[in-house]
Amino acid sequence: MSTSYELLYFPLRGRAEPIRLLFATANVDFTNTPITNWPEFKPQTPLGQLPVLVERNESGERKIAQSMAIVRHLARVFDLAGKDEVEKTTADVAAETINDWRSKFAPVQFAAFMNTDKAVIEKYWSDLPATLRTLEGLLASCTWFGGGESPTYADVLAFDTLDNHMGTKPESLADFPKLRALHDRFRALPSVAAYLEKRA
Ligand SMILES: N[C@@H](CCC(=O)N[C@@H](CS)C(=O)NCC(=O)O)C(=O)O
Repeated sequence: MSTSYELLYFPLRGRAEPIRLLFATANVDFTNTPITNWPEFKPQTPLGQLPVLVERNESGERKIAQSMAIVRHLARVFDLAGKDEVEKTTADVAAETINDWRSKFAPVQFAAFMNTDKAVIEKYWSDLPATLRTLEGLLASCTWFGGGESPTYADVLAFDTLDNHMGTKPESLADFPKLRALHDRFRALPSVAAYLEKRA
Protein backbone atom coordinates (compact mmCIF):
# COMPACT_ATOMS: atom_id res chain seq x y z
CA MET A 1 0.00 0.00 0.00
CA SER A 2 1.53 3.36 -0.98
CA THR A 3 1.03 6.16 1.52
CA SER A 4 1.42 9.88 0.94
CA TYR A 5 2.13 12.27 3.78
CA GLU A 6 1.11 15.89 4.40
CA LEU A 7 2.39 17.78 7.43
CA LEU A 8 0.31 20.71 8.66
CA TYR A 9 1.95 23.31 10.90
CA PHE A 10 2.45 27.02 11.31
CA PRO A 11 5.09 28.52 8.98
CA LEU A 12 7.95 27.89 11.41
CA ARG A 13 10.14 25.04 12.69
CA GLY A 14 8.83 24.53 16.23
CA ARG A 15 7.22 21.21 17.06
CA ALA A 16 7.08 20.19 13.40
CA GLU A 17 10.81 20.30 12.78
CA PRO A 18 11.67 16.90 14.32
CA ILE A 19 8.97 15.43 12.05
CA ARG A 20 10.48 17.11 8.99
CA LEU A 21 13.93 15.88 10.04
CA LEU A 22 12.56 12.36 10.46
CA PHE A 23 11.27 12.42 6.87
CA ALA A 24 14.69 13.69 5.80
CA THR A 25 16.50 10.94 7.72
CA ALA A 26 14.28 8.28 6.13
CA ASN A 27 14.59 10.03 2.76
CA VAL A 28 10.80 9.95 2.32
CA ASP A 29 8.92 12.71 0.50
CA PHE A 30 6.16 14.66 2.21
CA THR A 31 4.13 17.77 1.54
CA ASN A 32 4.81 20.57 4.00
CA THR A 33 1.69 22.71 4.31
CA PRO A 34 2.00 25.95 6.30
CA ILE A 35 -1.26 26.92 8.01
CA THR A 36 -1.83 30.66 7.89
CA ASN A 37 -5.58 30.82 8.60
CA TRP A 38 -5.48 29.18 12.05
CA PRO A 39 -8.79 30.36 13.60
CA GLU A 40 -10.74 28.95 10.62
CA PHE A 41 -8.57 25.86 10.34
CA LYS A 42 -8.47 24.89 14.04
CA PRO A 43 -11.88 23.10 14.08
CA GLN A 44 -10.67 20.81 11.28
CA THR A 45 -7.84 19.39 13.45
CA PRO A 46 -8.33 16.38 15.74
CA LEU A 47 -7.28 18.18 18.97
CA GLY A 48 -7.44 21.87 18.01
CA GLN A 49 -3.64 21.99 17.80
CA LEU A 50 -0.81 21.65 15.31
CA PRO A 51 1.18 19.78 14.08
CA VAL A 52 -1.08 17.30 12.34
CA LEU A 53 0.10 14.59 9.98
CA VAL A 54 -2.34 13.60 7.23
CA GLU A 55 -1.75 10.14 5.79
CA ARG A 56 -3.52 9.13 2.60
CA ASN A 57 -3.58 5.72 0.99
CA GLU A 58 -5.99 3.29 -0.70
CA SER A 59 -7.89 2.88 2.60
CA GLY A 60 -8.58 6.61 2.90
CA GLU A 61 -7.27 9.48 4.99
CA ARG A 62 -6.05 9.57 8.59
CA LYS A 63 -5.20 12.71 10.60
CA ILE A 64 -2.73 12.20 13.45
CA ALA A 65 -2.21 14.84 16.18
CA GLN A 66 0.46 15.17 18.91
CA SER A 67 3.99 15.72 17.64
CA MET A 68 5.54 12.88 19.63
CA ALA A 69 2.85 10.42 18.51
CA ILE A 70 3.66 11.43 14.93
CA VAL A 71 7.41 11.10 15.53
CA ARG A 72 7.04 7.63 17.09
CA HIS A 73 4.59 6.44 14.43
CA LEU A 74 6.91 7.50 11.60
CA ALA A 75 9.96 6.11 13.44
CA ARG A 76 8.27 2.70 13.55
CA VAL A 77 7.13 2.87 9.92
CA PHE A 78 10.56 4.07 8.67
CA ASP A 79 12.54 1.67 10.87
CA LEU A 80 14.05 4.49 12.90
CA ALA A 81 12.81 3.28 16.30
CA GLY A 82 15.73 0.89 16.98
CA LYS A 83 16.60 -2.50 15.53
CA ASP A 84 15.84 -4.72 18.52
CA GLU A 85 14.28 -4.39 21.96
CA VAL A 86 17.54 -3.20 23.60
CA GLU A 87 18.07 -0.52 20.95
CA LYS A 88 14.39 0.53 21.07
CA THR A 89 14.45 0.94 24.85
CA THR A 90 17.80 2.73 24.79
CA ALA A 91 16.43 5.13 22.16
CA ASP A 92 13.23 5.68 24.18
CA VAL A 93 15.21 6.52 27.34
CA ALA A 94 17.35 9.00 25.39
CA ALA A 95 14.28 10.47 23.63
CA GLU A 96 12.47 11.10 26.93
CA THR A 97 15.59 12.71 28.42
CA ILE A 98 15.92 14.91 25.34
CA ASN A 99 12.21 15.80 25.54
CA ASP A 100 12.68 16.88 29.18
CA TRP A 101 15.49 19.12 27.95
CA ARG A 102 13.41 20.46 25.03
CA SER A 103 10.54 21.43 27.30
CA LYS A 104 12.90 23.40 29.60
CA PHE A 105 14.42 25.16 26.58
CA ALA A 106 11.11 26.24 25.02
CA PRO A 107 10.52 29.23 27.37
CA VAL A 108 14.10 30.34 26.64
CA GLN A 109 13.93 29.84 22.90
CA PHE A 110 10.59 31.64 22.68
CA ALA A 111 11.28 34.10 25.53
CA ALA A 112 9.99 37.16 23.66
CA PHE A 113 6.79 35.40 22.62
CA MET A 114 6.22 33.73 26.02
CA ASN A 115 7.35 36.76 28.02
CA THR A 116 9.70 34.53 30.04
CA ASP A 117 11.08 35.86 33.30
CA LYS A 118 14.79 36.78 33.21
CA ALA A 119 15.46 34.56 36.26
CA VAL A 120 14.01 31.54 34.43
CA ILE A 121 16.32 32.19 31.48
CA GLU A 122 19.40 32.61 33.71
CA LYS A 123 18.58 29.41 35.59
CA TYR A 124 18.20 27.54 32.31
CA TRP A 125 21.72 28.49 31.15
CA SER A 126 23.28 27.76 34.54
CA ASP A 127 21.58 24.32 34.75
CA LEU A 128 22.38 23.43 31.14
CA PRO A 129 25.86 21.88 31.71
CA ALA A 130 24.35 19.29 34.09
CA THR A 131 21.73 18.36 31.46
CA LEU A 132 24.39 18.08 28.75
CA ARG A 133 26.61 15.95 31.01
CA THR A 134 23.67 13.58 31.52
CA LEU A 135 23.16 13.35 27.76
CA GLU A 136 26.84 12.72 27.07
CA GLY A 137 26.64 9.99 29.73
CA LEU A 138 23.73 8.37 27.88
CA LEU A 139 25.59 8.56 24.57
CA ALA A 140 28.69 7.09 26.27
CA SER A 141 30.99 5.79 23.53
CA CYS A 142 28.15 5.02 21.10
CA THR A 143 27.78 6.57 17.68
CA TRP A 144 24.01 7.05 18.06
CA PHE A 145 21.64 7.44 21.00
CA GLY A 146 20.03 4.04 20.40
CA GLY A 147 23.45 2.43 20.79
CA GLY A 148 23.28 0.82 17.33
CA GLU A 149 24.96 1.41 14.03
CA SER A 150 22.32 3.70 12.55
CA PRO A 151 20.41 6.71 13.85
CA THR A 152 17.03 6.47 15.58
CA TYR A 153 14.34 9.05 16.26
CA ALA A 154 16.23 9.93 19.48
CA ASP A 155 19.08 11.28 17.34
CA VAL A 156 16.56 13.31 15.35
CA LEU A 157 15.26 14.92 18.56
CA ALA A 158 18.81 15.44 19.85
CA PHE A 159 19.94 17.05 16.60
CA ASP A 160 17.01 19.44 16.51
CA THR A 161 17.61 20.65 20.07
CA LEU A 162 21.39 20.82 19.62
CA ASP A 163 20.87 22.75 16.41
CA ASN A 164 18.64 25.25 18.18
CA HIS A 165 21.41 25.78 20.76
CA MET A 166 23.96 26.16 17.97
CA GLY A 167 21.73 28.90 16.61
CA THR A 168 21.07 30.59 19.97
CA LYS A 169 24.26 30.17 22.02
CA PRO A 170 26.86 27.90 20.38
CA GLU A 171 29.33 28.42 23.22
CA SER A 172 26.94 26.53 25.53
CA LEU A 173 28.06 23.31 23.76
CA ALA A 174 31.79 24.10 23.84
CA ASP A 175 32.60 21.62 26.63
CA PHE A 176 30.52 18.80 25.15
CA PRO A 177 32.50 17.28 22.28
CA LYS A 178 30.39 14.10 22.05
CA LEU A 179 27.21 16.10 21.51
CA ARG A 180 28.88 18.40 19.01
CA ALA A 181 30.21 15.35 17.16
CA LEU A 182 26.70 13.85 17.12
CA HIS A 183 25.36 17.11 15.68
CA ASP A 184 28.05 17.03 12.96
CA ARG A 185 27.52 13.32 12.24
CA PHE A 186 23.77 13.69 11.93
CA ARG A 187 23.89 16.76 9.72
CA ALA A 188 26.35 14.95 7.43
CA LEU A 189 23.89 12.12 6.65
CA PRO A 190 23.38 12.67 2.90
CA SER A 191 19.58 12.94 2.94
CA VAL A 192 19.68 15.20 6.02
CA ALA A 193 22.39 17.40 4.46
CA ALA A 194 20.21 17.76 1.35
CA TYR A 195 17.22 18.79 3.49
CA LEU A 196 19.26 21.28 5.57
CA GLU A 197 20.67 22.80 2.41
CA LYS A 198 17.22 23.86 1.24
CA ARG A 199 15.62 24.44 4.65
CA ALA A 200 14.26 27.96 5.10
N1 LIG B 1 1.54 18.25 22.87
C1 LIG B 1 1.19 18.86 21.61
C2 LIG B 1 1.21 20.37 21.78
C3 LIG B 1 0.76 21.05 20.49
C4 LIG B 1 0.74 22.56 20.63
O1 LIG B 1 0.82 23.14 21.75
N2 LIG B 1 0.62 23.20 19.49
C5 LIG B 1 0.57 24.64 19.45
C6 LIG B 1 1.64 25.17 18.49
S1 LIG B 1 3.27 24.68 18.97
C7 LIG B 1 -0.79 25.07 18.90
O2 LIG B 1 -1.39 24.37 18.09
N3 LIG B 1 -1.25 26.24 19.32
C8 LIG B 1 -2.47 26.84 18.81
C9 LIG B 1 -3.67 26.56 19.67
O3 LIG B 1 -3.57 25.80 20.66
O4 LIG B 1 -4.71 27.11 19.34
C10 LIG B 1 2.17 18.39 20.52
O5 LIG B 1 3.34 18.10 20.85
O6 LIG B 1 1.75 18.29 19.37
